[in-house]
Amino acid sequence: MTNKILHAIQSGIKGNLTVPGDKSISHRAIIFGSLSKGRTVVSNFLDGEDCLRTIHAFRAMGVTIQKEGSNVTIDSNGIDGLKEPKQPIDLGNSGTTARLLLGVLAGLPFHVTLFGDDSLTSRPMDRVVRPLRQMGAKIDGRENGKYLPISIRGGAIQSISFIPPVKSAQVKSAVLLAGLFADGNTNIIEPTTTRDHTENMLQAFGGDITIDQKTITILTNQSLKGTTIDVPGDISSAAFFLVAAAIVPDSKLTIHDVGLNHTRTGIIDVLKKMGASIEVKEERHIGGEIIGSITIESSDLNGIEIGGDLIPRMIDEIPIVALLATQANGRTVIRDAEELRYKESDRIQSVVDTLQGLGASIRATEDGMIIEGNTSLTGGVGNSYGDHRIGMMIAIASLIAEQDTQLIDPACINISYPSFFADLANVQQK
Ligand code: SPQ
Repeated sequence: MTNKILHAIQSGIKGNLTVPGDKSISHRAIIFGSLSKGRTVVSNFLDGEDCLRTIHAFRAMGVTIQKEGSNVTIDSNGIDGLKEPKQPIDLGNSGTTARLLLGVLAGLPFHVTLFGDDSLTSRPMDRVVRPLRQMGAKIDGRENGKYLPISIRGGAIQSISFIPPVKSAQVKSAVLLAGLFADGNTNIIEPTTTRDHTENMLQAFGGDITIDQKTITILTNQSLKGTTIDVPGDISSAAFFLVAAAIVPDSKLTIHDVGLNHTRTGIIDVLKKMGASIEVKEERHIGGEIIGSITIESSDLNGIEIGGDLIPRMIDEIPIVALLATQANGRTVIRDAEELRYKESDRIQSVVDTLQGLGASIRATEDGMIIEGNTSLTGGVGNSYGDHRIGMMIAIASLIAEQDTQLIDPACINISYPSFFADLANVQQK
C-alpha cells in the first residue's frame, strides 16, 4: 500500500471536465444486458473495480461480455441462458454487486456462494436476505445470512408486497430484480424515494413497470431485449470537483455530460442553498436519464441544515459536503443520515475522524454530523480507511490545506474513479 503526498493548490480550479460513467448505471447495464436476449452495447461504462466485479459475476454464469476500455458488449441468451458458476464469486468491495446480484440469484434455480473483501464482509446483507427469503429463496450465510459469505439457491419464487425498512435503492432493486422471476406481480411501496436507475433501465430494455406515487409494480415473466446504453457521467464523481471549485479561490469549472437524474442531484440543491455560484443545464434525455452540464465558480458560502428526503438524493456525497461545510460561514448540521454507518466505512466516524485530523471543527451525532465553518485546514495525515469517497475527500481537502497532506491508502479510489488524480491535475492551472 503506497501512500501519496498531496500539495496545496497555488491558483484556481479552471476549465472543462467530463467525469467517468455513472457507477450505479454501469452495474445495472451489465445486469440487465445479461438478463436480456441478444446483444447489448454499453458506452462510457465505468472502468472501476466495483463495476468489473459485476462483469466477473455474470461471466462466471456463462454470459459473454467483452470490454475494451469503457465500451462493453454483452451477448446473452437471456435468463434461461444463465448457468450455475463452478466457483464462489468474489465481489470485492462492491455493495451494489452483492445486493443486486442476490436479487437476480433469488430467481435462478441453482446454487451460488458469494464473498467479498473485509469491508463488504462487514456490511449488512440481511436487508435484502429477509425479503428474498420471504419470496422463497433459500439463503444461508454467516450469522444466519446477515453477512457475507452467503450461499443462495433460488428458483420458483413468489411475488410479495414490500415496504423497505431502510432508505436504500439497493434493497428496492434486489426485490425488483427478484420480481422478474416471481409467480405474480411484485409491489414495492417506497416511503422515501431513492435513486431510480433500476426502474429506468428496466424500461430501456423493453420491460414493464408501473410507478404510481410511492408504489412500484414489476410484472412477472417479462422478456427483455438487448439494447444500447450510453452511461452518463457520474454526479457522485463530479461532486468532488464541484466542491473543489466552490472552495478554492479564483475557480471556474464546467463539467459536461453529467447525469442529472433528480434522485441524485441533492448535491446541487445543497450547493445552491449554501449560496454557491452554480448553473445547471439539462441538455438531453437518454434511457430515462437526464444529461447536462454544470458550471460552478468559487464564492462565499453559508452553513445550512441538511436532512429528510434530501439525504437519499446525496447519500454518497455527504463526505465531500462535510468538507464543503468546513469552508462555509456558520454551522452546518447533517441529520437523518444513519445509513452512512453501513457504507464502505462507517462514513460518519471516518469523515469526522479524518476532518478533525486535518484541523476541522466537526463532531459526530448518531445520524449525522455538526460542522463549524470557516476553519483553516492544517493538512497532515488523512486515512482513507480503504473507502474511495473518503480518499477523494482528503485529496480535495489537501488543495486548501496549510501544509502537505499524506493520503494513506489512495488505491481504493480505483473502486469508482480510476482517473481521479489525472483529472485533478488537468483542472489545476499550471
Ligand atoms: O456499491 P456500494 O459499495 O454500496 O457503493 C456506494 C458508494 O459510495 O459508491 C455506497 F457505499 O453507493 C451506493 C449508494 O450509497 C450505490 C447504490 C446503488 O447503485 O444502488 C445505492 C446507494 O446505496 P443504498 O444502500 O442507499 O441503496
